[in-house]
Amino acid sequence: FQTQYLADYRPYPFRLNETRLRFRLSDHATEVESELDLTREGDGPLVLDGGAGLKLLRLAIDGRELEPGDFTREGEVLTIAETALPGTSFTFEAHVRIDPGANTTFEGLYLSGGMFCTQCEAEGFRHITFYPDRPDVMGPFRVSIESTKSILLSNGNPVSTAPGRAEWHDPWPKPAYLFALVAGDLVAISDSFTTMSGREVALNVWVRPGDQDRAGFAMESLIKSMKWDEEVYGREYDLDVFNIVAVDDFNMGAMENKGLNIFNSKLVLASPETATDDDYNRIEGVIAHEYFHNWTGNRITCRDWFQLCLKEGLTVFRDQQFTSDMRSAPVKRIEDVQTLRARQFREDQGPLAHPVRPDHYQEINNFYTATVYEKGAEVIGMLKRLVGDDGYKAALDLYFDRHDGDAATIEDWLSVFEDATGRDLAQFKRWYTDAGTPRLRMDEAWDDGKLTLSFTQVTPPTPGQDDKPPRVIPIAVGLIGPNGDEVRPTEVLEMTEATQSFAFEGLGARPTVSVLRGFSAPVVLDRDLDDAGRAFLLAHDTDPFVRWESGRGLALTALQAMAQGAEPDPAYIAAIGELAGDDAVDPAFRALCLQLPPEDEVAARLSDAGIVPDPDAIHAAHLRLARAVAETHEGLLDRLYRQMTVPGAYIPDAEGAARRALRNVALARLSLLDGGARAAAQFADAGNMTERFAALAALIRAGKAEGALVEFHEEFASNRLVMDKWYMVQPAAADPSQAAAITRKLSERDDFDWKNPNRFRALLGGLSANHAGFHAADGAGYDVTADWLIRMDGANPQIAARMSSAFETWWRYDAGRREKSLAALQRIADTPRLSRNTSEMVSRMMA
Ligand code: B3K
Ligand code: ZN
Repeated sequence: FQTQYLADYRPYPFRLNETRLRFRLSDHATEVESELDLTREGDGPLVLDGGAGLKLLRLAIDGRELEPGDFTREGEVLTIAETALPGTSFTFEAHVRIDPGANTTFEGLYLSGGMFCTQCEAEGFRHITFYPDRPDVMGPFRVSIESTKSILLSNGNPVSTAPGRAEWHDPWPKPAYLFALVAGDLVAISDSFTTMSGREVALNVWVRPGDQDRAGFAMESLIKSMKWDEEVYGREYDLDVFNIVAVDDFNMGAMENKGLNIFNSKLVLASPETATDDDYNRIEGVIAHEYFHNWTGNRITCRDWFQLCLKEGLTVFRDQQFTSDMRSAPVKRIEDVQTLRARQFREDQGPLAHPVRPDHYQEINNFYTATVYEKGAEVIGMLKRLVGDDGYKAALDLYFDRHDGDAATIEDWLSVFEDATGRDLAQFKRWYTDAGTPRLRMDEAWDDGKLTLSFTQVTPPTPGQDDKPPRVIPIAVGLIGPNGDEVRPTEVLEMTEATQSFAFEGLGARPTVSVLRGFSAPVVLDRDLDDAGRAFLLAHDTDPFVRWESGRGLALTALQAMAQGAEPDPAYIAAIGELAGDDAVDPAFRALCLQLPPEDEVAARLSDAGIVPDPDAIHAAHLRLARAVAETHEGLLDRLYRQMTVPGAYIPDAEGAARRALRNVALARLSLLDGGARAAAQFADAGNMTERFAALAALIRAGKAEGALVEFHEEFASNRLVMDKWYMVQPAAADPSQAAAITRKLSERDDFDWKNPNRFRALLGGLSANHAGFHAADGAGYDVTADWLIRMDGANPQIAARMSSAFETWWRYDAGRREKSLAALQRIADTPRLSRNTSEMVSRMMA
């Protein structure tokens, strides 16, 4: 397979003035006729992308049918000879036939539950017709659809609709990856939005008949997003209609096609009986994310796929801001840091590490990663911290002004910040070009009223990048006096050297340093702070992130020591009890503090400290620490469990969710003592899925779930999304020694519809979320995962490749586990006709 390099970028030698598409839909023989109005701007032949699945019926230039000598077709490339191209401007026509009914990759045009839909990002359009399938070739589209389905949708504004036929016009220039088409017997819930300049936009959320009553929350989220983007970024919507469609078979969360967002149904459909608070939260965030792409992604897109973070990092940053404004900002920040550490740090510290802006790839779909998305957002957060809120606003205004209609680069993005603020960002750019998570060490010296903080930064080598020059690191610091008062408010220190000191003078008594406030940079911080210091910050810091982080630090240290034989740490148990019992503190924050760090994170820390992690010992330590907390604070937990109920009908708001979260952590702890009695009662009485599902997980952990699992299955057998939860929680919450066997057994069931990406992800992702279960010493977790990845690769390479990252930490473990996971990877690598997607992932992991 070929490697693509950023350095090889060349502009396309033709301008695309308009694209006209005509679809005659049929399950196995859809005909696509295209007309592309092109103008020559550079030299060479006309090179178009087109997948092997395109049955070529006709090619023409300005109406003249091309003959065999006029073109060549090799692999996925169609080349029209220069000699066949008249003058500067001409119309290229192609007529092809495709088979959406046989498309199991869910890329291009495919069928899901009888409905036609498309997914074109990144390079799916080439499976629909011949086209310059690259993001820097943009133009307006006219689309006509003929089908027997009742609802026929595409991008832009409707031009005409008649039974069996519809025409759409999208006036905004867009690249092919933002194209979409949907044809199905769908129903909508509809509303409207009046934009800041007074234009009325029709809003529809399209679902299958019967699902309408679960689409209301998605609509509310859309309206909130539209309003927020006007208020905070001054961005207005630009078409007469905005359509969202829910689809059951979808490779990822959702897709921001212009005016026609297509969503995985699990990110649209929610009712109190079927969705948890987390589901509602995600729906609101992803609806916002896709909507925000209209400006950051669609109006301004990426020049090439290496610039993916230009739209994704920024749009994640924007959806994070949105959620902070809609819900609790501290809670959102802590959740985002948890995700970043669990997914991005893990990636950055292993063989799949790559820069936020990669400079080469084989398969671009393998680079829709936590690094591009989540670290991409962190980098923007740092920029904002460095230039301040006003600087950020000025830079963003300039960005929209200067680049509207462009396919832009990270250089363009940094230039608007430089031009708007006068700052030199040459060194800052390393956050985009250099992979790896910096280790930041802080040492303190105290001398008669003067506190000196000395920092050292080191970034370990990553694949292909041995040398890591120092980066700009914004370090937010505050000082807390001995009586718990803040003696210095937050100040952002700007570290630019490998080693650098900052002094604070005129202090009365030696303060405790609150550092990396708000997680001001995505680094691993290392400092000498004892249990007492951590407990002090957990009790007194004004910065909620550092407060939480201090509790986290106590838990991590305790777990690391326990995994090597120590007893539970009484300092942690006492401090956490104090916080949990403080009714002045937000229940959501208390719930976050009561959760233990995931076992995978404990393994990462141990490995970082040069200790080979033992998954079974970590699991045992986790259980023992949770039990010790439960035993010490049984009374308090029981009080919380009884008090944190939410009266009245279920509302998916932050306040209710906070109380339910705290109550469910209390339940999880208490279930370690009561043998699952409370969980059984909660399962029986639960008024919503949040309570129901937490009870089910607690019952599984208590070994008392047999009846509940049967009951749950009977009740929800007809609801795919709820059944995904059933498939996920069993391996995830299983005793590690059983997890692989349970996964295999579930995978043999008739309703394990493995080609459905949600179902596959639920089961296999459930197993890999069980750290000690996936890494079972006998290799059973690796084997069942490899078996299924091999099978999935033949049908849907994107899903197989993505899920293969379960193996990315193989290098951390003991020789026996390493050998078994490498054998599993080798078995995948040896599979005949392995896809480019999975082949690239496996070879990077084994390198
Ligand atoms: N842009 C899409 C992701 C496309 C993934 C292609 N493999 C969704 C999003 O980030 O909003
Ligand atoms: Zn996105």
